[in-house]
Order: sequence, then C-alpha cells, then structure tokens
Amino acid sequence: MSSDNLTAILYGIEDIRLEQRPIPNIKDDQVLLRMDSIGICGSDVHYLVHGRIGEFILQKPMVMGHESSGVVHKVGKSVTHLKVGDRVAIEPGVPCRYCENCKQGKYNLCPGMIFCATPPVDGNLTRYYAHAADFCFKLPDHVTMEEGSLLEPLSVGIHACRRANIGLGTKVLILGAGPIGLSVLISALSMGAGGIIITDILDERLKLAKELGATHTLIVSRDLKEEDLVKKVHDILGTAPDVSIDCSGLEATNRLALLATKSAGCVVIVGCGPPDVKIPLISALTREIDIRGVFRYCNDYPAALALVSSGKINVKKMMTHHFDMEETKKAFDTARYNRDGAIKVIIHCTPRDENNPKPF
Ligand code: 572
Ligand code: ZN
Repeated sequence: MSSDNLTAILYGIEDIRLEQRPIPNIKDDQVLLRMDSIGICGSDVHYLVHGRIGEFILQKPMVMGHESSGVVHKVGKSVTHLKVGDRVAIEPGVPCRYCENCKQGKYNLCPGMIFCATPPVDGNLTRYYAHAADFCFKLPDHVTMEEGSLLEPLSVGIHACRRANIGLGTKVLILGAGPIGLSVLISALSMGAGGIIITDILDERLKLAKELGATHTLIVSRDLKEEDLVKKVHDILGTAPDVSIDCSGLEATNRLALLATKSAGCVVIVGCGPPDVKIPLISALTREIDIRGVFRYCNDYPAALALVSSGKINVKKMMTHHFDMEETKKAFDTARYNRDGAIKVIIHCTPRDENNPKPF
C-alpha cells in the first residue's frame, strides 16, 4: 500500500492546507477506504469562509469533505457485506445507535452523531479513510464514483420530499435552485409531483432546473414585493402549491413559502438560516399549514441509490466541475464564487475515471 495519505485540512478561516496524515487503522466493524470522489458542500465553503456554522465552531484543524465515495481497501474482522475492491457511497454520519432517537429509527437526530467535517469531527477529503462498514453502500458496476458521492445531497432531497409527503400529482414550490433545491426537484419528480415551480436569483440555475424537469421557474429579486411574488407563484402554477420546500433558508424564503402554500398544505424548511426569523405565523396557523423541519437525512441512502442506479434520476447534470485533489484550493474557489456556473464541484482523490465503469 502506498503511504501517500494526502489530506485537505481546514486550519482556520481562509486557510486550507494539503498535508500528509497517517493512514488510519480500522476497527472490526469498519472498512478502510481508498477515497475517490468528494463533492464540495455549502457547509464546507461556510467553514472555510466563516470558521463556524452556528454553535459548531472550528477550534482545531479539521479534514474537509462529506459527500463522498471510495473503494474498499481493507475490511474489519466482523464485516460481512463488503469485500476489498467494492466501490461504495459513504453515508457520512454515524449515530450512537443506542439513544432514544436511534432506537426509534430517527438516527439523524442522534445527539451523539459523528458527522464528517462537522467540528470537531474530521471529514474524508483524503486518500485513505476509515468508516463504519454499515454506512457504506455498494455501488452497482454501472454507477460512477461521482454519482456515488452525489447520493449525499440527493438523500437530503429525498428526505425533504418524504417529510413533505410528496406523492402523485402534488403541486410543489421549491425555493432555491442550488444543489439541494435541485436534489429536491429531481426527488419530487421521481415521487410523482405534478407541477413544480422553482425559484432562484440566478438565471443559469433556473435553466438547469428546467432541463432537470421543473415545470415552471421564477426568477426572484430583492426589489419584488412579497405579495407580488405570492401572486406570481399562484398565477404561474395555476393554483397555490400543496407543498413548499425552502432550500434557501432565508427569512424572505421562509416567509414566501408560508404565504404561498395553500390552506392545509405543508411547508418544509431544509437546513438552517439565521437562528431567529420573523414569519407570518398566525396566517400559517389559522390556515392549518404544517411546518416541518429537515435535518440531514435518515434511511434515505438506499432510495437515493435505487433512483440513480435505475436511471430514474440523473444527477450527472448537477456536476459542473472536476478537480484533482492537488487543486483543492481552486476547487473551493470555484464552488465559493459560483465560477463558470458552478453547481456541484467534485474533487478527485483518485484520478478521475480510474474506478469508473469502462465504456464498451
Ligand atoms: O450534507 C448534509 C449537510 N447538512 C447541513 C449543511 C450541509 N450539509 N446542515 C446545515 C447545518 N446543520 S447544523 O446543525 N450543523 C452545522 C451541524 O447547523 C446541519 C445540517
Ligand atoms: Zn452537505
């Protein structure tokens, strides 16, 4: 085995370094992975720029990355479902398995969750990485390593749509056409949504949303009045949405979601924005709107993999940029400044395509 374990480490604000780290030892229930593809998430960029997300503060150097795939290099003694050479998608959060939330099947809410690249836990933007084997999902031969890494944001999309109970004919408003908004879009389509309007401030993102199957798009700008936006959504969709899913996490989008949704509908808010927001709560309550949160995902990787491997969902269009690991800083700049229409930027810790299905 090569002793090269080049690793991308965040030392502090605006300070990513590529350094060698020791290759980790594995526990009996773990596998050692030769890492392949890692997508850059908004949270990675946020830690780089701000050094914190809410109460999660970078207090010591942390390895970046949590949207990943790799190839099994070694298996722990008690691992039975994986073997050396298996290509896997890595679910990056491993819960305690013993708390009440874990026992009730809501392991995403486990207070003891160990989640990659969330301080103080290291991520997996590295060449070799040890992970719980049962949080690794074997990829069928025809699924690429990049697609494997995109199962992570796709799982967020699936979880949000499951929380919203999207089904046949559901009319959906999605706020934000970044990677999570687009993941929600393709998940909602696969679940039978009948009419989807998606908003963003960037036209190029909406163009991609249209290509991915959005029925309608709406460009928003700060100078548009809230009630005018609500009216536009209703006019374009032909009715009020049954469900609104906010993937922007801004006060303005929280508000628009609540105001636009039909009575007895559901508003799902993904991720986090400012800790305190001013929302039209009474209007929402007196119209019996269900407001639901989304925290990452839980038991959603299998569905994400099934959708990608069956061809029902195409995540390839979301991957806009590819970089080798040595170009990590450039990759982060591209993601951070949305350079050249960047949506999902992928870093390759193994040369691109080395582990991918070969064309016939
Ligand atoms: O891919 C999962 C994911 N989750 C995000 C952000 C990015 N990627 N969340 C938003 C931030 N929260 S948090 O609770 N936190 C920093 C742990 O504020 C987690 C979910
Ligand atoms: Zn993420």
